[in-house]
Amino acid sequence: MKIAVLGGDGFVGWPTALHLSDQGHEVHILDNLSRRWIDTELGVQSLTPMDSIQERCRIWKQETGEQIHFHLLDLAKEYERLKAWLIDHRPDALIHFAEQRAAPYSMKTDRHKVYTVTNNTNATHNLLAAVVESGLDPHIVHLGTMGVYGYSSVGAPIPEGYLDVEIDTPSGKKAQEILYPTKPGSVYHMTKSLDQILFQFYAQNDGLRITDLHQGIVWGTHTDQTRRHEQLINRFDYDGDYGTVLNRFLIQAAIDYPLTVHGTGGQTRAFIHIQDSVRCIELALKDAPAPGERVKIFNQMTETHRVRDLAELVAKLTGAEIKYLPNPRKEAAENELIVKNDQFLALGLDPTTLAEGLLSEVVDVAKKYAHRIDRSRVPAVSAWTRDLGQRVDRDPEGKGLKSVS
Ligand code: USQ
Repeated sequence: MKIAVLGGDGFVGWPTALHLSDQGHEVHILDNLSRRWIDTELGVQSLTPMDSIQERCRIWKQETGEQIHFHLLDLAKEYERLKAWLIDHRPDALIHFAEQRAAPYSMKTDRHKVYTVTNNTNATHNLLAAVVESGLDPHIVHLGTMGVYGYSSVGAPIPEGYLDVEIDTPSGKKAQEILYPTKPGSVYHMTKSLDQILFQFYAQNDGLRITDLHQGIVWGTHTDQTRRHEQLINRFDYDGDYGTVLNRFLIQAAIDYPLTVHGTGGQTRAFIHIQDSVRCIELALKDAPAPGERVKIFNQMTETHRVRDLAELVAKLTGAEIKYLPNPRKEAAENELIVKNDQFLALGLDPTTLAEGLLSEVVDVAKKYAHRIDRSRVPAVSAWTRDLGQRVDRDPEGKGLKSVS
């Protein structure tokens, strides 16, 4: 297949592009390199040294003989170029990662909220409108998030996107299937909830074939392909905005920094290893909906864990100290989470669960590049409200912090 990976320079986009190229697909990366610009804005860098996208593609060609094509394009701002690109290249599938993906970044200031909504919503809508206008019929696979469901403890397993409900009508109860009600916990998660409505409309109105992957928190760093050459290495975020919880705990352990648990650590979340993430995308690509079918929604996760249990696991493995900090986020202090992921299991996903070996691998990567870490960028300082921001005034090592919100 000819596959366009939109946002193919990012944390999941890059290993996905390599994985698909390795399987013999013709891969085109479309990216505006915004993630690299945000690093510059925040004054942080990936823990792992990351080459330019052109250099990464050159090394892949040298190692495998396969060409990954790179196109510098801003989906959210360059609608006409996007449309022309689609008509010119006629891809069979489009994988859409091209959105700002960090909840803390999206809550930093009003400017970051505006940027996240403008960028993410326009990117998705431009893509859908351009596909319709092009007259093509590519399978669109979108990286969504488990966070659209919220993390409520209703007790029932979270279904894969849709909920069967009964509605009282004058002639009795009527069964209906609805999108699971969204309850986003950040501006970022809210944009993914908006995306769902855009997809529903374009599938129903124009018969677009769309799959939405509701992904959990990705952990790990290497995949089979990124391991092949040091210059193919994936990016690895450790900072308070882009670092995600388990990877953060692992690098914190590697540099002898206290593990930063927000609140009681009673938050339960869904997780998936990066290797499974790229595998799920491959499986989803092979299982496209038919034109006119509803949007296909998969829960892309393999296990759930409570944040404090993860901290205890990492502490046991490494001897790290755990610090319970005031939570900068507005979220339930404790929640249960049961999630259905039957569809990927039925398609043959063999889940990679938290194994000590894989956890240690991340610690080893972090130790190797520890000299690139700026400890002052480790604390999470982006608070969800002004009031919460007042409480985030010390880092885990006792130094004063300036809150951003
Ligand atoms: N947390 C800590 N300590 C930390 C960092 C986070 O206790 O140092 C807590 C947070 O308060 C939160 C939980 O860990 O309760 C998860 O935070 P996270 O930063 O790992 O994940 P999140 O902000 O939800 O976002 C990440 C990705 C996002 C993806 C989402 C999947 O950045 O792109 O959509 O995970 S999910 O969480 O399932 O919605």
